[in-house]
Amino acid sequence: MMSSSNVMIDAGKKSSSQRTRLHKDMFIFPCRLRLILRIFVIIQIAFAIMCLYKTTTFSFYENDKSIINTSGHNEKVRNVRQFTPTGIGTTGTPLPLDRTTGTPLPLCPEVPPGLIGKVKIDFANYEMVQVEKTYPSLQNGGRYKPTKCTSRHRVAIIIPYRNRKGHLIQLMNNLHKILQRQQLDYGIYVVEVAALSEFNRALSLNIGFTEASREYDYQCFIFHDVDLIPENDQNMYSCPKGPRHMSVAVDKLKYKLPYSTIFGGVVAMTKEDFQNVNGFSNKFFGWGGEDDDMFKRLNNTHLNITRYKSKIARYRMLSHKKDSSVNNERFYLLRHTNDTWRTDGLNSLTYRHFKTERHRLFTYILADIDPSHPAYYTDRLKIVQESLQKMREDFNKTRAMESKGDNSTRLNSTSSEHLTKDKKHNKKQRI
Ligand code: UD2
Ligand code: MN
Repeated sequence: MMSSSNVMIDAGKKSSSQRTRLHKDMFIFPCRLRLILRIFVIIQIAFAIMCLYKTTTFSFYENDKSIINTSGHNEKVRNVRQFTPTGIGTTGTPLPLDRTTGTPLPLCPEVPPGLIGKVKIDFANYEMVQVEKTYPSLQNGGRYKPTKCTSRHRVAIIIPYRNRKGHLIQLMNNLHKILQRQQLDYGIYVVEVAALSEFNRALSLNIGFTEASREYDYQCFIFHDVDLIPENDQNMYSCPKGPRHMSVAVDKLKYKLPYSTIFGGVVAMTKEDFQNVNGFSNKFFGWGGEDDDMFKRLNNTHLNITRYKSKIARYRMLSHKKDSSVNNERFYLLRHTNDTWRTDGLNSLTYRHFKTERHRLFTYILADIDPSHPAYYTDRLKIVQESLQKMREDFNKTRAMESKGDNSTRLNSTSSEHLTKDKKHNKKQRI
């Protein structure tokens, strides 16, 4: 039995413990809130530091040398499989309006009236700012469209780039004039993949295609080496029909096609054709092979290439050393294009987009990749196994031929008739 005073004491105890709990509850909540607030502020500071770090790591003008170490960034990996084109200019977009009258601009003439044919190339070495001043009509990011008519062609020029600033300035100085005379609605994209991996021209072009398509509904893509300057403005930077090899006659190649299936230098492809062949291969690191791989893709999809006459499709190549090391895997990769092109290309492209800088003369895109990702990885062991297998086959073939030869001589030596026949045959062959 409990006495009444005990009950009262218990009640008092209870209420005081209840009170402390209440007290605690009242304080825990604001404490948690404060903690949450603190975490939030820390996250914000961390984010600000990251942004600051990101903007200071690389800028086109700050450093012409490509980045050595870009790891540690937390940029979202872009996977082209999730890519859906957005932007203006899609079918049904109204024609641009005349600024003064507000009426839609008529289509530009089919043959641009201002073309002059052979152009005088300016090879002088300028600073980028000097060239920028000569193009006041450009919108930021190297974008342009005619002001008096609606262009017939929406064109993205994609330039694979690493450490060739001098070439880029010269190309910009000469190319914009031509593109504007051709009355194109165009944008120039300079694409660099950070120097964590060997230079990969085709990969840069795939990234350029993807990023440019995100921005605007380009119909036509010109994949353009940075060191090729067009000599004739009738060499239209547009995609009327099928893939076109544009750099037919290059001074360094004695103005002759080195081989008929060449598809490097400057090429034009419609968006649909490029998507149909799954873009370029992503696996060609170093110099060579990626252009031939594209030719095989076109063959596989029954797309025939066209070429303008060499009088028009002419280029000067700016002098350079061979910067990237020759890709020794290219023959192996090319042997397998027919099996791999469906899975190696735009649909396997995965990269980190670091930044897009809008300069007056071009849009600069910096990205990087993980070279050990399956999209980029080539199984070296397979290459070795395949070449060993080939050597073995060659060896067996020559041995078989030798032994056949031995047998035939042994047989022949038994028959004088055969011997005379053989001698006659040999004589014929020599003649
Ligand atoms: C030929 C092809 C080129 C490509 C290459 C093999 C022609 C006229 N050109 O060019 O299209 O197929 O063989 O890969 O057929 N680049 C850089 N930095 C580098 C290395 C390359 O920016 O360190 C870019 C640049 O845009 C350059 C292009 O890649 O113009 C091709 O490389 P190249 O000029 O060294 O090779 P080249 O002239 O043998
Ligand atoms: Mn070159």
